[in-house]
Amino acid sequence: MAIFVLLMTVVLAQAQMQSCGPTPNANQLRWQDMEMYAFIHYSLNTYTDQEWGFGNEDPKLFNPSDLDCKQWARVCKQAGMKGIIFTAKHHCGFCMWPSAYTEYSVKNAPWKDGKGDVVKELEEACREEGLAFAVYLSPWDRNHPEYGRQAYVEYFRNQLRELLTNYGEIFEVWFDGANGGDGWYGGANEMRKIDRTTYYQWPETYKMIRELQPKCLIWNDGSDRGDLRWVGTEAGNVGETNWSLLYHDGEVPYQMLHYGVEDGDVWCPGETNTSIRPGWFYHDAENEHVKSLSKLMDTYYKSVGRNSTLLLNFPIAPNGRIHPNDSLRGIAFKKMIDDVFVKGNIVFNLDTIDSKHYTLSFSAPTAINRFLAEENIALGQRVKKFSLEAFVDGEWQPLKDALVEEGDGLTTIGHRRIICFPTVTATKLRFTIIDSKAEPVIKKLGVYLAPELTADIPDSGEKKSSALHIFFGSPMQMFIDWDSEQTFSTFRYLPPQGEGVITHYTLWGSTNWNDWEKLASGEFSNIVNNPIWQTIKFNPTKVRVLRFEADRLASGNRMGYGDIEIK
Ligand code: FUL
Repeated sequence: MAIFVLLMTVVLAQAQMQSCGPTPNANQLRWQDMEMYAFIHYSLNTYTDQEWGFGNEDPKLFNPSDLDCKQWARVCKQAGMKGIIFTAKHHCGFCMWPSAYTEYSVKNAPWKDGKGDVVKELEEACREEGLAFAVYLSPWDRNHPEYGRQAYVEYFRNQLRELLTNYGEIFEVWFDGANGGDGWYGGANEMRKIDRTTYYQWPETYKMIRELQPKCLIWNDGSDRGDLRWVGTEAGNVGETNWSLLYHDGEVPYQMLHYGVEDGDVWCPGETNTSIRPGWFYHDAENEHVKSLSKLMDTYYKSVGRNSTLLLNFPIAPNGRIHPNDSLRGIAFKKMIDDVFVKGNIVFNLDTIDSKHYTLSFSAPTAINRFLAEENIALGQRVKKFSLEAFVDGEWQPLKDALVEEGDGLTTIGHRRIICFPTVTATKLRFTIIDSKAEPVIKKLGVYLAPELTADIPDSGEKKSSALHIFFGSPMQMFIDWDSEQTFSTFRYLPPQGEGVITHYTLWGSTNWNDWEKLASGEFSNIVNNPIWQTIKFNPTKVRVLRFEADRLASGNRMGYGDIEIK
């Protein structure tokens, strides 16, 4: 039986102290307190079953029967989200608001006879629910004829100005760095390379943002340092060691994105972004793959519980609403967080020797498996290393972070650190700060008993390729054959880890090895940042052999695969 007792917050140190190193500004502090907010991905992709549109998709496809931004806001609120960041324009260039600068927008869609504005409707719905509102404006635009030239940079800024002037207070702008090069570009249909460090002329754009929206945070995974950083993965986790610091200049490789930089000279905290489903946009095929509650809790521990925020994506289904599988899971997620961390707070007595030594004692042996600590980050991030021990059956037992594979994981704290450990029945818990940049300023400590994490629902059952006869015709060509004719309509590809990830493919089928029918060709969008199962659908076709060709690889010179499934 869990012991649920009263909340006890311990404020141990006060703000009279000197700050240490870089500190967050008021916007960054406010942002950190939001803890969880939602992403919403919705665009023409929703109607073409794609993750990245090419830029030539027909605006006529945008005609939702039941678009209801109030439902999105309600669901997000109930899922514990404090705000919504909306894909006002994704890479395909289609604008979800009637921009004055392009025809490629909702104004040429049948929805509301071209009089609709999704950005406005969502902004109003957010205000009604008391949620903050923000926009994702893709710098890469596969529709615009001038993309790659100066005129496009002006266009991009004009669009941003519209969004920052007509939709009230915007808490964050999200500038995605993704750029696959090719696109429709007004019919040119070609590759366009840009220099991501100079092309967009960010300093100029940042100036405009600061003037128009002084409270807005800039997220930029492109080049110039924004106010927030990406954590280097879309899988929903940041490093257990997570400094909210970066260097002011220079490239930011994965290690820095994921762990921050201990001796960084600017405050640039990590925002952990992930989707509640495998993809960012809605796909029917993913309805049974909404993340389990256990996976969402794991994500919470590895984001909010690691000095980060959680930006959790809810895709919109073609009817214009969040699918019930996603909303129910989101709401259950929030309930579990509340049950554990609000209602389930365990009362303890605190004995503090100094700012580094704390003993938490319980009135009786108590089952516990979560420990929480917070630093007062307004004074800078300080703690580098700590230890945690439980007093069980008259002995001190060292604890470690069970979600970490190497080491004990007891390193940084920051805004909030949650340590998950196997359940112990203890009478005391000892928390000792072993190393810190300056005198630690601990703001809060907590102890809880949470449901154990279970294994995640597998995305696609057993390993499929083991049952297939696969061989390579060349480094860029794979054959799969059967003893007799089979009818298939789906080919699924799980990319390998490392080199050889296919970004563009062609799939052929044959019944005799001589005459080949092209079944499909295309792009695996966003496969590098989000290396999930990719699904190719084609008309049901009888084949004896399939030929899968890599037209382009993300890196390396030999196609690879993690798994393959054919149905
Ligand atoms: C990525 C984009 O390419 C995806 O489509 C998605 O928008 C995600 C949040 O960021 O890099």
